Amino acid sequence: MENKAIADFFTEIADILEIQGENPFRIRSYRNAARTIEDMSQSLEALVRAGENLEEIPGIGKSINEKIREILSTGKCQSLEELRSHVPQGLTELLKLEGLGPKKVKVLYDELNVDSVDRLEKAAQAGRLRNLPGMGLKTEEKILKSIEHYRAGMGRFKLSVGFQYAEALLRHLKGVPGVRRLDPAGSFRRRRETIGDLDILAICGKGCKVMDRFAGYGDVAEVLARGETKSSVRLKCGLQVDLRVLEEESYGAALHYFTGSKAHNVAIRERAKEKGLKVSEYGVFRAKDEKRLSGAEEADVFKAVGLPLIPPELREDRGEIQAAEKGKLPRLVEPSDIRGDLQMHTTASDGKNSILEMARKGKEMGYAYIAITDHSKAVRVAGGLDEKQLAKHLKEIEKANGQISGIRILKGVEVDILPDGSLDLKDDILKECEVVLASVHSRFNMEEEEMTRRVIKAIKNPNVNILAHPTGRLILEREPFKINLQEVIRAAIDQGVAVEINAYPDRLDLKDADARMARDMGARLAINTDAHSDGQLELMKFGVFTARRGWIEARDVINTLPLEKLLKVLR
Ligand code: DGT
Ligand code: CA
Ligand code: CA
Ligand code: ZN
Repeated sequence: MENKAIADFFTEIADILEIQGENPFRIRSYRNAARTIEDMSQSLEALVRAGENLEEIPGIGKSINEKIREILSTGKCQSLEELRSHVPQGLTELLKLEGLGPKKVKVLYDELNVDSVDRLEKAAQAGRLRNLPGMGLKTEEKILKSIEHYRAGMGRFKLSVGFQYAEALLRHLKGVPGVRRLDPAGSFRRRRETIGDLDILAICGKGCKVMDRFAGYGDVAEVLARGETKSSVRLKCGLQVDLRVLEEESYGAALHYFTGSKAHNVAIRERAKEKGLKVSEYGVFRAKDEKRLSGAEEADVFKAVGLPLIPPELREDRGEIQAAEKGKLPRLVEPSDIRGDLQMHTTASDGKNSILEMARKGKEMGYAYIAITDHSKAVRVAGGLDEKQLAKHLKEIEKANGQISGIRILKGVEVDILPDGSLDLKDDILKECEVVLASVHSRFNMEEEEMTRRVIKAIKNPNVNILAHPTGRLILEREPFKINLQEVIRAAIDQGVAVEINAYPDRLDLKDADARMARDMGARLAINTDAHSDGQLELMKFGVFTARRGWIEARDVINTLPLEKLLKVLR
């Protein structure tokens, strides 16, 4: 079982306890456990199998340890079942709505008997929420918007979550004798920020038991369809997976077809038609007599229509076919182009590891540099630093620099942009930093004009190098705040400020389309993880995926530069 799936048990326990108004201390211990487990880089299941003592992990005590073992061996948690039986099922679903915490959910249930999203919608439409304690007309409007947003994202999974499940499942299937090829396709292969389901293609030898092994996989909750060439299952987390077994001669055509997107496929098929060809999931055929021409390799499809292979991330029918035709496909940035990471947090604010631990991991990633960028004081929940504390912290960074060879640790800070657009720290101390990121962490509900002015004012401070997570969105959780991105990006270009693609999988901010706009406008970008633990430095790939979907090349990204050149850009 994946860490994420285990963590979900504890999150749900905490949610229910909170709805019941239980002891906050107990609630927090479950939330901490969930967060710890989600952030861990090793698999809990593997640790248990190796006989490790989980109680040595901070945040995991005796009772959590016992529950983890129970979950791993039975797939269930008795205490959670017990808790669930005391609250209506719809209540925990309500918690998934943006802006709705356990306290409000409890009020809604106690006062109006609201126990499902549908009922909440009806109550809000009828104007019955505005008179409840702690709510008003605004709450009502907000809740209706959240419901709309929630329904649009319903059943979709963040790409990073898809990755966890896909990697484990692919490992399982690769081990089946007779499996010769295995590829994920669909939105997963195109690296969309969320996936609706997971599509897997395979080539197998005669008598291969891959369908049995697929249906029998430990994480399967339900087998939806079972056939010789196609099966579908639903995993315990709710994610649907389709597995298709294909013939060698048509594998490339199928890989192209099932990678999509649908719009891209339609455009390719049209092009084929003009050339007297027929392209389908079964291969490339001559239109007049259906004679098979090719289809074993994906490149065959592109070759048939006179194009070079288009990277999956670009296949959205947003100009990639025209660009390919003119030989103008971008040379997309690769993970190996990244030479450093310019946003991360340490124990000085809300990170889990020390400067040295982050640097060691950075070195392991093959980086030439990292920037330590803890929060500033306005972000109180994250233990942000004031001027004095930052000055001391910068000294610590300098000291750390001598201790690990081959990686430069840059002095940095993520300074908060206050509501009036001024920065949370004095210029004197910002001047001491080699990397200053500026970002918004409060008052997300401003009108567009005010927010735009706020951010542009911050960018104009000459000490700022990077505008971090520029829209504040959290995928499937929080909408971006209202801001005129075009104006902001123009200001960033004028000021020599880079715009971030935050690689943290919940953020991916800028998102693909906005990153592409920024690049087209001539902006420089920075791809940073915003890591809060050393393991999270590995999240870089998700930022690179988003950049690739935004048509971005290595030369558009400042942290692909060697150290000396980067320092020049920062100065
Ligand atoms: P998702 O699962 O919603 O995140 O998005 P996809 O793109 O993975 O879509 P999915 O799983 O429904 O289908 C996988 C691919 O199969 C899709 O990207 C393109 C191809 N495909 C599916 N249905 C059609 C269709 O009706 N026409 C064409 N041309 N292609 C299709
Ligand atoms: Ca799919
Ligand atoms: Ca599918
Ligand atoms: Zn931040």
